[in-house]
Amino acid sequence: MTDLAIFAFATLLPPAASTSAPVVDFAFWLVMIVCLIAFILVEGALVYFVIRYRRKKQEADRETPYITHSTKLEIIWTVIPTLILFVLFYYGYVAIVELRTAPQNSETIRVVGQKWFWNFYYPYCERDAKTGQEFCVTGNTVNVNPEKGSGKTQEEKQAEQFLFRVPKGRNIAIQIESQDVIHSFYIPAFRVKQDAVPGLRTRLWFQATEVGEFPIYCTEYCGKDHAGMTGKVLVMEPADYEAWKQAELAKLREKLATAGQPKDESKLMEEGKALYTAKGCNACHGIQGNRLVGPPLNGIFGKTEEMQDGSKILVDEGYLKESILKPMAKIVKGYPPAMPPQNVTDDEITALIAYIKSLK
Ligand code: HEC
Ligand SMILES: [Cu+2]
Repeated sequence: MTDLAIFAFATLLPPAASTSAPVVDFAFWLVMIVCLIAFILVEGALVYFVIRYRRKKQEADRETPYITHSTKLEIIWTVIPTLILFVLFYYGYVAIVELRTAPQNSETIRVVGQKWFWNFYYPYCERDAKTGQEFCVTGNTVNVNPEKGSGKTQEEKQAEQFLFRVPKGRNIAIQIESQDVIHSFYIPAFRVKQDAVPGLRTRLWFQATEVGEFPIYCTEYCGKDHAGMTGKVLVMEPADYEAWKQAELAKLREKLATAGQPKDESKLMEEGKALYTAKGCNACHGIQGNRLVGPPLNGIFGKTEEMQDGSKILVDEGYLKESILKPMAKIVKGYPPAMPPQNVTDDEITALIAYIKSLK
């Protein structure tokens, strides 16, 4: 019985995998236990009095004694709960200060929420010697969501690629933004949670203490696929993390070295296809004539389309580029102006356009 009770209590909380977890859990259990004791005392007294002072069958009615107050009792039941509340406040305060103050030596990673996935921008960048433009290591959670149709066969392989990676034992500060509506970034195992608000930068920090994969959730209702806005954080040993980082930087350098060089159409198409999922276009655009949040993108190239204001527009490369970079410039008739501006480079747009052209 006690084993069962301990098990039930222990599983109330998710695994604890950050340095903040003990502080938060302590505050949680303190409140929980104080409430439990208060509950038992109050309900116990209630049940006791109901039984003790019930009217017995043969008894005649008795008048209720007229009691106005008891100063002694009132002082006791004011002072004791006040003291208990001060204790709760103190431990709550300790926890909130811990959660709110990122240590000085934290490394900052940007997290941007959008319908319906999280983007990660790591501070590991390479500069293009020709243009001076900077490119940084990025990632997102698009394909971690099984409903996004990543396909069971390659799922695990692909999911690998879409993890949010962090090193164990280092202080990580997260700067949170949103591209569209309010989301909320939540990693239960780290005991951290913070709203992502459009137009505002919010933050949180953590230091992971366990290597492994832990779930990420969006915990602010944000529309149709809110429930699917999940992901995974992968905590790595610092050495593995460093190796991954170097490999990503090498990939960036390679991309920069080949940027601007003409590529053949089929290579571009392949790249565009990968970007289509990696950038989350698939969350809103079907490719088999199916209406999602946005219009299907197959077969649109070369067609004439009607816009909301009644004008007719030929879908060519210029229009596609504008639709991706400035979605609000022209709104397709029958659809909401719900597409956020996309964070894509010129090369990526060229690839995406090649892919859209290939969709019949
Ligand atoms: C949050 C949902 C959402 C995401 C994500 C999204 N779009 Fe859209 N998109 C829309 C909606 C809604 C429209 C229709 C309204 C409009 O014209 O802006 C649209 C319109 C378009 C159009 C014009 C279509 C037409 O028939 O004329 C193109 C092209 C397009 N999106 C490409 C993309 C690409 C490429 C991506 C990924 C990099 C993407 N979109 C990501 C919602 C989205
Ligand atoms: Cu969300």
